Amino acid sequence: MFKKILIANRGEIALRVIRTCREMGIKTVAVYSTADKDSLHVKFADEAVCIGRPQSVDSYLNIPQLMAAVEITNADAIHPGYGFLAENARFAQICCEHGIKFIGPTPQMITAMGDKITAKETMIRAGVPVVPGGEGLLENIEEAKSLAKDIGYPVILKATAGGGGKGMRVVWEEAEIEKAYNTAKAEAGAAFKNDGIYMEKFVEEPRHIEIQIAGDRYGKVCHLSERDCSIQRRHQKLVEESPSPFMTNELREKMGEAAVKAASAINYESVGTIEFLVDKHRNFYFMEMNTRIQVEHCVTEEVTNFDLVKEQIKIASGESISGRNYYPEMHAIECRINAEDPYNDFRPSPGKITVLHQPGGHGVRIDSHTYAGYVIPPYYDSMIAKIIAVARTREEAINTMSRALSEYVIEGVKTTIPFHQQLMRNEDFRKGNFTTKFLETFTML
Ligand code: MV4
Repeated sequence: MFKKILIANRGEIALRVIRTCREMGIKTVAVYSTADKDSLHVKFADEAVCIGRPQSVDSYLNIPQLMAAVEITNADAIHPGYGFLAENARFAQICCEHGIKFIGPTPQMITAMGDKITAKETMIRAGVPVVPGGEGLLENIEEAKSLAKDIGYPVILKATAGGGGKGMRVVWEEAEIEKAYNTAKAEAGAAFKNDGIYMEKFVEEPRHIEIQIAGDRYGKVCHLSERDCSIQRRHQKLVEESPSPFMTNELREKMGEAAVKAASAINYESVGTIEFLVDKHRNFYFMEMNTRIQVEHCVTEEVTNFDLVKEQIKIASGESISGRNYYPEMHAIECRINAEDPYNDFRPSPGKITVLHQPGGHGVRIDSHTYAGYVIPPYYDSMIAKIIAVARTREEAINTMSRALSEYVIEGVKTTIPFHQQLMRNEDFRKGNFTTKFLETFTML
Protein backbone atom coordinates (compact mmCIF):
# COMPACT_ATOMS: atom_id res chain seq x y z
CA MET A 1 0.00 0.00 0.00
CA PHE A 2 1.06 3.61 -0.59
CA LYS A 3 2.74 5.48 2.25
CA LYS A 4 2.01 9.03 1.14
CA ILE A 5 -0.46 10.34 -1.44
CA LEU A 6 -0.27 13.81 -2.98
CA ILE A 7 -3.69 15.13 -3.93
CA ALA A 8 -3.45 17.14 -7.14
CA ASN A 9 -6.75 18.92 -6.57
CA ARG A 10 -8.61 21.31 -4.29
CA GLY A 11 -11.94 21.84 -2.57
CA GLU A 12 -14.34 19.15 -1.48
CA ILE A 13 -12.77 16.32 -3.52
CA ALA A 14 -9.31 16.97 -2.05
CA LEU A 15 -10.86 16.76 1.42
CA ARG A 16 -12.81 13.64 0.39
CA VAL A 17 -9.56 11.88 -0.59
CA ILE A 18 -7.75 13.05 2.57
CA ARG A 19 -10.51 11.58 4.74
CA THR A 20 -10.18 8.13 3.19
CA CYS A 21 -6.38 8.25 3.33
CA ARG A 22 -6.51 9.01 7.05
CA GLU A 23 -8.79 6.01 7.60
CA MET A 24 -6.36 3.85 5.63
CA GLY A 25 -3.29 5.10 7.53
CA ILE A 26 -1.86 6.80 4.44
CA LYS A 27 -0.14 10.18 4.85
CA THR A 28 -1.39 13.03 2.66
CA VAL A 29 0.09 16.03 0.90
CA ALA A 30 -2.19 18.88 -0.11
CA VAL A 31 -1.17 21.26 -2.85
CA TYR A 32 -2.75 24.69 -3.05
CA SER A 33 -2.74 27.91 -4.97
CA THR A 34 -2.27 31.18 -3.13
CA ALA A 35 -6.06 31.72 -3.39
CA ASP A 36 -6.67 28.45 -1.46
CA LYS A 37 -4.26 28.86 1.45
CA ASP A 38 -7.16 28.91 3.96
CA SER A 39 -9.07 25.98 2.46
CA LEU A 40 -9.91 22.96 4.66
CA HIS A 41 -8.00 20.56 2.41
CA VAL A 42 -4.81 22.45 3.33
CA LYS A 43 -5.60 22.30 7.06
CA PHE A 44 -6.60 18.60 7.13
CA ALA A 45 -3.67 17.20 5.10
CA ASP A 46 -0.51 16.05 6.89
CA GLU A 47 1.59 18.38 4.72
CA ALA A 48 0.79 21.17 2.31
CA VAL A 49 2.78 22.72 -0.52
CA CYS A 50 1.94 25.97 -2.28
CA ILE A 51 2.19 25.39 -6.03
CA GLY A 52 1.49 28.79 -7.51
CA ARG A 53 -0.79 31.64 -8.35
CA PRO A 54 -4.62 31.41 -8.32
CA GLN A 55 -5.20 30.76 -12.05
CA SER A 56 -5.47 26.97 -12.59
CA VAL A 57 -2.83 26.99 -15.35
CA ASP A 58 -0.35 28.40 -12.84
CA SER A 59 -1.18 25.93 -10.04
CA TYR A 60 -3.52 22.91 -10.28
CA LEU A 61 -2.66 22.40 -13.97
CA ASN A 62 1.05 23.14 -13.56
CA ILE A 63 2.67 19.72 -14.01
CA PRO A 64 6.30 20.74 -13.24
CA GLN A 65 5.17 22.38 -9.99
CA LEU A 66 3.18 19.29 -9.01
CA MET A 67 6.13 16.98 -9.74
CA ALA A 68 8.38 19.25 -7.66
CA ALA A 69 5.90 18.99 -4.77
CA VAL A 70 5.91 15.18 -5.10
CA GLU A 71 9.70 15.17 -5.02
CA ILE A 72 10.17 17.38 -1.96
CA THR A 73 7.50 15.54 0.07
CA ASN A 74 8.51 12.02 -1.01
CA ALA A 75 4.95 11.04 -1.95
CA ASP A 76 4.66 7.68 -3.74
CA ALA A 77 1.30 8.26 -5.46
CA ILE A 78 -0.86 11.06 -6.87
CA HIS A 79 -4.64 11.23 -6.62
CA PRO A 80 -5.96 13.56 -9.33
CA GLY A 81 -9.56 13.92 -8.07
CA TYR A 82 -11.90 15.12 -10.86
CA GLY A 83 -11.40 17.96 -13.35
CA PHE A 84 -7.96 19.56 -13.69
CA LEU A 85 -5.50 16.75 -14.67
CA ALA A 86 -7.73 13.76 -13.85
CA GLU A 87 -8.16 12.72 -17.50
CA ASN A 88 -4.87 14.05 -18.85
CA ALA A 89 -3.00 11.09 -20.38
CA ARG A 90 0.25 13.07 -20.58
CA PHE A 91 0.15 13.76 -16.84
CA ALA A 92 -0.54 10.07 -16.09
CA GLN A 93 2.41 9.21 -18.36
CA ILE A 94 4.73 11.68 -16.60
CA CYS A 95 3.76 10.18 -13.23
CA CYS A 96 4.68 6.69 -14.55
CA GLU A 97 8.01 7.95 -15.85
CA HIS A 98 8.84 9.37 -12.42
CA GLY A 99 7.91 6.14 -10.64
CA ILE A 100 4.89 7.80 -9.03
CA LYS A 101 1.62 5.83 -9.11
CA PHE A 102 -1.19 7.77 -10.81
CA ILE A 103 -4.32 6.68 -8.94
CA GLY A 104 -6.49 6.02 -11.96
CA PRO A 105 -6.24 4.17 -15.27
CA THR A 106 -3.15 3.97 -17.50
CA PRO A 107 -2.41 6.75 -20.03
CA GLN A 108 -3.44 4.33 -22.81
CA MET A 109 -6.87 3.81 -21.25
CA ILE A 110 -7.38 7.56 -20.85
CA THR A 111 -6.45 8.10 -24.50
CA ALA A 112 -8.67 5.24 -25.69
CA MET A 113 -11.73 6.91 -24.15
CA GLY A 114 -10.65 10.55 -24.64
CA ASP A 115 -11.11 10.41 -28.40
CA LYS A 116 -14.86 9.91 -28.85
CA ILE A 117 -14.72 8.31 -32.31
CA THR A 118 -12.09 5.81 -31.14
CA ALA A 119 -14.18 5.09 -28.03
CA LYS A 120 -17.29 4.56 -30.15
CA GLU A 121 -15.49 2.18 -32.53
CA THR A 122 -14.21 0.23 -29.52
CA MET A 123 -17.77 -0.02 -28.16
CA ILE A 124 -19.17 -1.24 -31.49
CA ARG A 125 -16.51 -3.98 -31.60
CA ALA A 126 -17.32 -4.92 -27.99
CA GLY A 127 -21.05 -5.21 -28.77
CA VAL A 128 -22.11 -2.20 -26.68
CA PRO A 129 -25.04 -0.29 -28.21
CA VAL A 130 -24.10 3.14 -29.60
CA VAL A 131 -26.26 5.87 -31.14
CA PRO A 132 -26.76 5.19 -34.88
CA GLY A 133 -24.58 7.45 -36.96
CA GLY A 134 -21.69 7.74 -39.34
CA GLU A 135 -18.45 5.88 -38.95
CA GLY A 136 -15.50 8.13 -38.29
CA LEU A 137 -14.78 11.79 -39.00
CA LEU A 138 -16.85 13.91 -41.37
CA GLU A 139 -14.66 14.94 -44.32
CA ASN A 140 -16.82 17.69 -45.84
CA ILE A 141 -20.27 19.28 -46.02
CA GLU A 142 -21.42 17.01 -48.87
CA GLU A 143 -20.66 13.94 -46.79
CA ALA A 144 -22.48 15.53 -43.83
CA LYS A 145 -25.55 16.15 -46.01
CA SER A 146 -25.75 12.67 -47.46
CA LEU A 147 -25.08 11.01 -44.10
CA ALA A 148 -27.80 13.10 -42.42
CA LYS A 149 -30.24 11.99 -45.15
CA ASP A 150 -29.37 8.35 -44.45
CA ILE A 151 -29.63 8.71 -40.67
CA GLY A 152 -32.72 10.93 -40.84
CA TYR A 153 -33.13 14.35 -39.17
CA PRO A 154 -32.67 15.49 -36.45
CA VAL A 155 -28.95 14.74 -36.21
CA ILE A 156 -26.24 15.98 -33.88
CA LEU A 157 -22.67 17.01 -34.68
CA LYS A 158 -20.09 16.30 -31.99
CA ALA A 159 -16.38 16.98 -31.58
CA THR A 160 -14.28 13.83 -31.38
CA ALA A 161 -12.02 15.54 -28.84
CA GLY A 162 -15.06 16.87 -26.97
CA GLY A 163 -17.23 15.52 -24.23
CA GLY A 164 -19.48 17.05 -21.66
CA GLY A 165 -21.44 18.89 -24.35
CA LYS A 166 -18.79 21.28 -25.66
CA GLY A 167 -18.92 21.99 -29.39
CA MET A 168 -22.16 20.12 -30.13
CA ARG A 169 -24.74 21.21 -32.74
CA VAL A 170 -28.22 19.79 -33.27
CA VAL A 171 -29.40 19.98 -36.88
CA TRP A 172 -33.14 19.71 -37.60
CA GLU A 173 -33.17 20.03 -41.42
CA GLU A 174 -30.84 20.12 -44.40
CA ALA A 175 -31.02 23.92 -44.72
CA GLU A 176 -29.15 24.26 -41.40
CA ILE A 177 -26.41 21.73 -42.00
CA GLU A 178 -23.75 23.85 -43.72
CA LYS A 179 -23.74 26.49 -40.99
CA ALA A 180 -23.84 23.87 -38.20
CA TYR A 181 -20.96 21.94 -39.78
CA ASN A 182 -18.81 25.07 -40.04
CA THR A 183 -19.51 26.37 -36.53
CA ALA A 184 -19.12 22.94 -34.89
CA LYS A 185 -15.78 22.46 -36.66
CA ALA A 186 -14.54 25.95 -35.75
CA GLU A 187 -15.64 25.58 -32.12
CA ALA A 188 -13.98 22.17 -31.82
CA GLY A 189 -10.73 23.49 -33.30
CA ALA A 190 -10.69 26.47 -30.94
CA ALA A 191 -11.64 24.50 -27.81
CA PHE A 192 -9.61 21.29 -28.30
CA LYS A 193 -6.98 22.10 -30.97
CA ASN A 194 -8.64 19.22 -32.88
CA ASP A 195 -11.45 20.14 -35.29
CA GLY A 196 -12.56 16.56 -36.01
CA ILE A 197 -16.35 16.19 -35.90
CA TYR A 198 -18.76 13.26 -36.34
CA MET A 199 -22.51 12.76 -36.71
CA GLU A 200 -25.17 10.80 -34.83
CA LYS A 201 -28.94 10.54 -34.81
CA PHE A 202 -30.21 13.08 -32.26
CA VAL A 203 -32.02 11.27 -29.44
CA GLU A 204 -34.84 13.57 -28.33
CA GLU A 205 -35.64 14.08 -24.65
CA PRO A 206 -33.27 11.42 -23.36
CA ARG A 207 -32.41 10.55 -19.81
CA HIS A 208 -28.76 10.61 -18.77
CA ILE A 209 -28.13 7.41 -16.84
CA GLU A 210 -24.61 6.29 -16.04
CA ILE A 211 -23.22 3.05 -14.63
CA GLN A 212 -20.45 3.02 -12.03
CA ILE A 213 -17.89 0.34 -12.76
CA ALA A 214 -14.66 -0.89 -11.20
CA GLY A 215 -11.92 -3.01 -12.74
CA ASP A 216 -8.68 -4.44 -11.41
CA ARG A 217 -5.37 -5.26 -13.13
CA TYR A 218 -6.22 -8.97 -13.12
CA GLY A 219 -9.06 -8.51 -15.62
CA LYS A 220 -12.02 -8.51 -13.25
CA VAL A 221 -14.68 -5.85 -13.92
CA CYS A 222 -17.92 -5.26 -12.00
CA HIS A 223 -20.66 -2.63 -11.90
CA LEU A 224 -22.21 -0.85 -8.94
CA SER A 225 -25.51 0.05 -10.63
CA GLU A 226 -26.63 3.40 -11.96
CA ARG A 227 -26.93 7.08 -11.26
CA ASP A 228 -29.57 9.25 -12.90
CA CYS A 229 -28.00 12.59 -13.84
CA SER A 230 -30.78 13.97 -16.03
CA ILE A 231 -31.25 17.12 -13.91
CA GLN A 232 -28.70 19.28 -15.69
CA ARG A 233 -28.41 22.87 -16.83
CA ARG A 234 -26.05 23.79 -19.67
CA HIS A 235 -24.29 20.44 -19.19
CA GLN A 236 -23.74 21.13 -15.50
CA LYS A 237 -25.31 18.46 -13.31
CA LEU A 238 -27.27 19.86 -10.38
CA VAL A 239 -28.90 16.75 -8.89
CA GLU A 240 -27.99 13.07 -9.12
CA GLU A 241 -29.63 10.02 -7.65
CA SER A 242 -29.37 6.27 -7.33
CA PRO A 243 -31.29 4.19 -8.20
CA SER A 244 -32.80 5.96 -11.22
CA PRO A 245 -36.60 6.33 -10.94
CA PHE A 246 -36.75 5.28 -14.62
CA MET A 247 -34.83 2.04 -14.04
CA THR A 248 -36.29 -1.47 -14.12
CA ASN A 249 -34.50 -4.60 -12.92
CA GLU A 250 -34.37 -5.82 -16.51
CA LEU A 251 -32.86 -2.57 -17.83
CA ARG A 252 -30.32 -2.49 -14.98
CA GLU A 253 -29.13 -5.98 -15.91
CA LYS A 254 -28.78 -5.00 -19.58
CA MET A 255 -27.06 -1.67 -18.94
CA GLY A 256 -24.85 -3.17 -16.24
CA GLU A 257 -23.76 -5.92 -18.59
CA ALA A 258 -23.08 -3.40 -21.37
CA ALA A 259 -21.04 -1.21 -18.99
CA VAL A 260 -18.94 -4.18 -17.88
CA LYS A 261 -18.38 -5.09 -21.55
CA ALA A 262 -17.36 -1.49 -22.28
CA ALA A 263 -14.77 -1.39 -19.50
CA SER A 264 -13.53 -4.92 -20.24
CA ALA A 265 -12.95 -3.94 -23.88
CA ILE A 266 -10.00 -1.77 -22.78
CA ASN A 267 -9.00 -3.97 -19.79
CA TYR A 268 -9.99 -1.00 -17.64
CA GLU A 269 -8.29 -0.67 -14.28
CA SER A 270 -9.64 1.72 -11.61
CA VAL A 271 -13.12 3.04 -10.89
CA GLY A 272 -14.90 4.64 -13.83
CA THR A 273 -18.27 5.52 -15.30
CA ILE A 274 -20.03 4.55 -18.50
CA GLU A 275 -22.50 7.27 -19.53
CA PHE A 276 -25.59 6.26 -21.49
CA LEU A 277 -28.43 8.11 -23.17
CA VAL A 278 -31.73 6.33 -22.51
CA ASP A 279 -34.73 7.10 -24.73
CA LYS A 280 -38.40 6.94 -23.76
CA HIS A 281 -38.66 3.32 -24.96
CA ARG A 282 -35.74 2.40 -22.64
CA ASN A 283 -33.34 1.91 -25.55
CA PHE A 284 -29.90 2.85 -24.28
CA TYR A 285 -26.80 4.03 -26.10
CA PHE A 286 -23.17 4.43 -24.99
CA MET A 287 -22.30 8.14 -24.83
CA GLU A 288 -18.86 8.37 -23.24
CA MET A 289 -16.68 6.90 -20.51
CA ASN A 290 -15.35 8.96 -17.61
CA THR A 291 -12.01 7.57 -16.48
CA ARG A 292 -12.03 9.30 -13.09
CA ILE A 293 -13.86 9.44 -9.76
CA GLN A 294 -16.86 11.68 -10.37
CA VAL A 295 -18.49 14.43 -8.34
CA GLU A 296 -21.63 12.30 -7.94
CA HIS A 297 -19.86 9.13 -6.73
CA CYS A 298 -21.35 9.69 -3.26
CA VAL A 299 -24.87 8.55 -4.18
CA THR A 300 -23.43 5.19 -5.26
CA GLU A 301 -21.46 5.01 -2.00
CA GLU A 302 -24.61 5.62 0.02
CA VAL A 303 -26.75 3.00 -1.73
CA THR A 304 -24.08 0.26 -2.01
CA ASN A 305 -22.13 0.98 1.20
CA PHE A 306 -18.77 1.20 -0.57
CA ASP A 307 -16.09 3.83 -0.08
CA LEU A 308 -15.28 4.27 -3.79
CA VAL A 309 -12.15 6.31 -3.11
CA LYS A 310 -10.88 3.51 -0.88
CA GLU A 311 -11.63 0.97 -3.63
CA GLN A 312 -9.87 3.20 -6.16
CA ILE A 313 -6.74 3.42 -3.99
CA LYS A 314 -6.77 -0.32 -3.26
CA ILE A 315 -7.06 -1.13 -6.97
CA ALA A 316 -4.19 1.27 -7.76
CA SER A 317 -2.01 -0.47 -5.17
CA GLY A 318 -2.59 -3.82 -6.90
CA GLU A 319 -5.42 -5.36 -4.88
CA SER A 320 -8.03 -7.45 -6.65
CA ILE A 321 -11.81 -6.92 -6.58
CA SER A 322 -14.49 -9.54 -5.97
CA GLY A 323 -15.83 -9.31 -9.51
CA ARG A 324 -19.51 -9.48 -8.48
CA ASN A 325 -21.93 -6.63 -9.13
CA TYR A 326 -23.58 -4.48 -6.48
CA TYR A 327 -27.17 -3.27 -6.34
CA PRO A 328 -28.84 -0.36 -4.55
CA GLU A 329 -30.08 -1.21 -1.09
CA MET A 330 -31.18 2.36 -0.31
CA HIS A 331 -32.18 5.49 -2.25
CA ALA A 332 -29.78 8.44 -2.31
CA ILE A 333 -30.13 11.92 -3.81
CA GLU A 334 -27.34 14.48 -4.12
CA CYS A 335 -27.86 18.22 -4.52
CA ARG A 336 -24.90 20.32 -5.60
CA ILE A 337 -24.73 23.53 -3.59
CA ASN A 338 -23.07 26.11 -5.82
CA ALA A 339 -22.21 29.72 -5.02
CA GLU A 340 -24.56 30.89 -7.77
CA ASP A 341 -27.74 32.96 -7.84
CA PRO A 342 -30.61 30.74 -9.05
CA TYR A 343 -32.82 33.83 -9.37
CA ASN A 344 -30.31 35.42 -11.73
CA ASP A 345 -29.50 32.83 -14.40
CA PHE A 346 -27.23 30.98 -11.95
CA ARG A 347 -24.68 33.79 -12.02
CA PRO A 348 -21.55 32.95 -9.95
CA SER A 349 -21.52 34.55 -6.52
CA PRO A 350 -18.02 34.25 -5.02
CA GLY A 351 -17.11 35.93 -1.74
CA LYS A 352 -16.99 35.35 2.00
CA ILE A 353 -19.32 32.94 3.79
CA THR A 354 -20.17 35.06 6.81
CA VAL A 355 -22.59 32.67 8.51
CA LEU A 356 -22.76 28.90 8.03
CA HIS A 357 -24.99 26.28 9.56
CA GLN A 358 -24.88 22.86 7.94
CA PRO A 359 -27.72 20.37 8.37
CA GLY A 360 -27.25 16.99 9.98
CA GLY A 361 -29.38 14.24 11.44
CA HIS A 362 -30.43 10.85 10.16
CA GLY A 363 -29.75 10.18 6.51
CA VAL A 364 -27.81 13.37 5.76
CA ARG A 365 -24.22 13.59 4.45
CA ILE A 366 -22.43 16.80 3.58
CA ASP A 367 -19.15 16.87 1.66
CA SER A 368 -17.72 20.37 1.78
CA HIS A 369 -14.43 22.19 2.31
CA THR A 370 -16.14 25.35 3.54
CA TYR A 371 -16.62 26.89 7.01
CA ALA A 372 -17.86 30.17 8.45
CA GLY A 373 -15.38 32.87 7.39
CA TYR A 374 -14.22 30.92 4.31
CA VAL A 375 -13.80 33.01 1.16
CA ILE A 376 -14.95 31.35 -2.08
CA PRO A 377 -12.37 32.33 -4.69
CA PRO A 378 -13.63 33.39 -8.14
CA TYR A 379 -11.04 31.33 -10.06
CA TYR A 380 -12.51 27.82 -9.89
CA ASP A 381 -15.86 26.07 -10.26
CA SER A 382 -18.59 27.36 -8.00
CA MET A 383 -19.50 24.13 -6.16
CA ILE A 384 -19.12 24.63 -2.41
CA ALA A 385 -20.89 21.58 -1.00
CA LYS A 386 -22.71 18.40 -1.85
CA ILE A 387 -25.60 17.34 0.29
CA ILE A 388 -26.62 13.70 0.05
CA ALA A 389 -29.85 12.38 1.54
CA VAL A 390 -30.29 8.65 1.95
CA ALA A 391 -33.38 6.67 2.92
CA ARG A 392 -35.11 3.40 2.15
CA THR A 393 -37.39 4.87 -0.52
CA ARG A 394 -37.16 7.72 -3.03
CA GLU A 395 -40.04 9.59 -1.42
CA GLU A 396 -38.36 9.43 2.00
CA ALA A 397 -35.02 10.53 0.51
CA ILE A 398 -36.73 13.55 -1.08
CA ASN A 399 -38.38 14.40 2.24
CA THR A 400 -35.07 14.03 4.09
CA MET A 401 -33.43 16.31 1.48
CA SER A 402 -36.20 18.93 1.87
CA ARG A 403 -35.84 18.86 5.63
CA ALA A 404 -32.03 19.14 5.43
CA LEU A 405 -32.19 22.01 2.92
CA SER A 406 -34.56 23.87 5.24
CA GLU A 407 -31.88 23.72 7.99
CA TYR A 408 -29.05 24.92 5.73
CA VAL A 409 -27.95 28.49 6.42
CA ILE A 410 -25.33 30.11 4.21
CA GLU A 411 -24.96 33.89 4.41
CA GLY A 412 -22.63 36.18 2.49
CA VAL A 413 -23.00 34.53 -0.91
CA LYS A 414 -25.96 33.47 -3.05
CA THR A 415 -26.42 29.70 -3.35
CA THR A 416 -28.46 27.13 -5.25
CA ILE A 417 -30.26 26.05 -2.04
CA PRO A 418 -33.55 27.81 -3.01
CA PHE A 419 -33.48 26.05 -6.39
CA HIS A 420 -33.13 22.64 -4.75
CA GLN A 421 -35.92 23.41 -2.27
CA GLN A 422 -38.28 24.22 -5.12
CA LEU A 423 -37.18 21.18 -7.11
CA MET A 424 -37.87 18.84 -4.18
CA ARG A 425 -41.46 20.17 -4.14
CA ASN A 426 -41.96 19.88 -7.92
CA GLU A 427 -44.69 17.38 -8.85
CA ASP A 428 -42.90 15.99 -11.93
CA PHE A 429 -39.63 15.62 -10.05
CA ARG A 430 -41.39 13.83 -7.20
CA LYS A 431 -43.00 11.46 -9.71
CA GLY A 432 -39.61 10.74 -11.31
CA ASN A 433 -40.98 12.25 -14.48
CA PHE A 434 -38.02 14.13 -15.98
CA THR A 435 -35.52 14.08 -18.85
CA THR A 436 -32.40 16.13 -19.64
CA LYS A 437 -34.77 18.87 -20.91
CA PHE A 438 -36.49 19.23 -17.52
CA LEU A 439 -34.63 22.37 -16.41
CA GLU A 440 -35.25 24.18 -19.73
CA THR A 441 -38.83 24.72 -18.61
CA PHE A 442 -38.28 24.93 -14.83
CA THR A 443 -38.81 28.41 -13.43
CA MET A 444 -37.98 29.73 -9.96
CA LEU A 445 -40.94 31.09 -8.02
C1 MV4 B 1 -26.58 13.46 -27.45
C2 MV4 B 1 -27.90 13.89 -27.22
C3 MV4 B 1 -28.88 13.41 -28.06
N1 MV4 B 1 -28.56 12.58 -29.07
N2 MV4 B 1 -26.33 12.61 -28.45
C4 MV4 B 1 -24.53 16.08 -24.04
C5 MV4 B 1 -23.25 15.85 -23.35
C6 MV4 B 1 -22.48 14.96 -24.21
N3 MV4 B 1 -21.86 13.94 -23.44
C7 MV4 B 1 -23.45 14.38 -25.16
N4 MV4 B 1 -24.69 15.05 -24.96
C8 MV4 B 1 -25.79 14.71 -25.66
N5 MV4 B 1 -25.57 13.85 -26.68
C9 MV4 B 1 -27.30 12.21 -29.25
N6 MV4 B 1 -27.01 11.39 -30.27
C10 MV4 B 1 -28.15 14.76 -26.17
C11 MV4 B 1 -27.09 15.20 -25.40
C12 MV4 B 1 -27.45 16.12 -24.37
C13 MV4 B 1 -27.42 15.77 -23.02
C14 MV4 B 1 -26.98 14.53 -22.59
C15 MV4 B 1 -26.97 14.21 -21.27
C16 MV4 B 1 -27.41 15.13 -20.34
C17 MV4 B 1 -27.82 16.37 -20.73
C18 MV4 B 1 -27.83 16.71 -22.06
C19 MV4 B 1 -28.26 17.96 -22.43
C20 MV4 B 1 -28.27 18.29 -23.76
C21 MV4 B 1 -27.86 17.38 -24.72
